[in-house]
Amino acid sequence: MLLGVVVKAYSGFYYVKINNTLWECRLRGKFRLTKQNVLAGDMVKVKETGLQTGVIEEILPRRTELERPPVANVDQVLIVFACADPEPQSELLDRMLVHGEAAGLGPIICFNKVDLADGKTVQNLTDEYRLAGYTVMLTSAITGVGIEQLRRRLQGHLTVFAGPSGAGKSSLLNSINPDFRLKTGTVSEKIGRGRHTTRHTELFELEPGSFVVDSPGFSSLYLPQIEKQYLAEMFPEFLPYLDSCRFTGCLHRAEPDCAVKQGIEEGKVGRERHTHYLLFLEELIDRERRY
Ligand SMILES: Nc1nc2c(ncn2[C@@H]2O[C@H](COP(=O)(O)OP(=O)(O)OP(=O)(O)O)[C@@H](O)[C@H]2O)c(=O)[nH]1
Ligand SMILES: [Mg+2]
Ligand SMILES: [Zn+2]
Repeated sequence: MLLGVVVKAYSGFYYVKINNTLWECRLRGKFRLTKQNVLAGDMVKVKETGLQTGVIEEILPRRTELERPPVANVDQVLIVFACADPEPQSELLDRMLVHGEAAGLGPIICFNKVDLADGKTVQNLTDEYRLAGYTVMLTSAITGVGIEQLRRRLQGHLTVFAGPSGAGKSSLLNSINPDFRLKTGTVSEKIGRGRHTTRHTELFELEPGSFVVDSPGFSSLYLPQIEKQYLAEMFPEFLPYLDSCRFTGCLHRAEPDCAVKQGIEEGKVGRERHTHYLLFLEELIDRERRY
């Protein structure tokens, strides 16, 4: 039996990378009975049936499983936002960060299109998220700024590029490797047609052992299913304070002697991040009430 990684699924066929060649595989019938889905990123055992064709006999246990885009074994998410065109929306970014944290994926932030923004805007964005403890990358797919650093970040990982439509995810991947030839579109086209340039889920190999996945952009996002008392843990900059609030079960709203709010006063916790925390908290409470 051969071991490989599924790079894409397409109308009943699974394309599996085995020792640097692409095999066209079908699925053993038993998987249809168990309703077990084979995802891009899955490590599989393949039985050879012909010239670079085979049957998937077994799926190895997954380390992680992402729902959107549907990919197995992702170990890194690169959240791409444009510095301008479209304007970055920090609420959406914070939402995506909560998703990344909840999935345990160590999100990295990439502010793209630095060529379109003034230094002050870029500095403010960077400061806010570095203060929160995140790795922030600055790139331009047009001028090539930051592309080499980004490439290094991707080495040895399976990374998903996520973020709003028009942020430049596909463009960045093309500047990392022009052979990917991913489709890109202008921001006005995207808004006009109301749909995305990127649709299929496929793993691209950067170099042996390094894979990247492009994904379609989105403009809104529900919060993941988390209980309200755990939301604060999805904000890494809150963590040092969580044990010091006066009340156990403090939700860091208006409670007296709340250490997180002390952190805001000390300039260690960003005000806007906390405002979004409060907004998300209300959403979770509202959801609990309704279901
Ligand atoms: N000025 C500038 N434009 C960029 C940059 N990166 C991408 N663009 C442009 O932004 C537009 C959108 O880029 P895409 O790569 O299609 O964006 P995307 O994030 O893949 O969008 P979806 O696939 O719809 O989610 C295109 O017109 C790109 O040429 C950049 O760094 N600077
Ligand atoms: Mg795209
Ligand atoms: Zn508190």
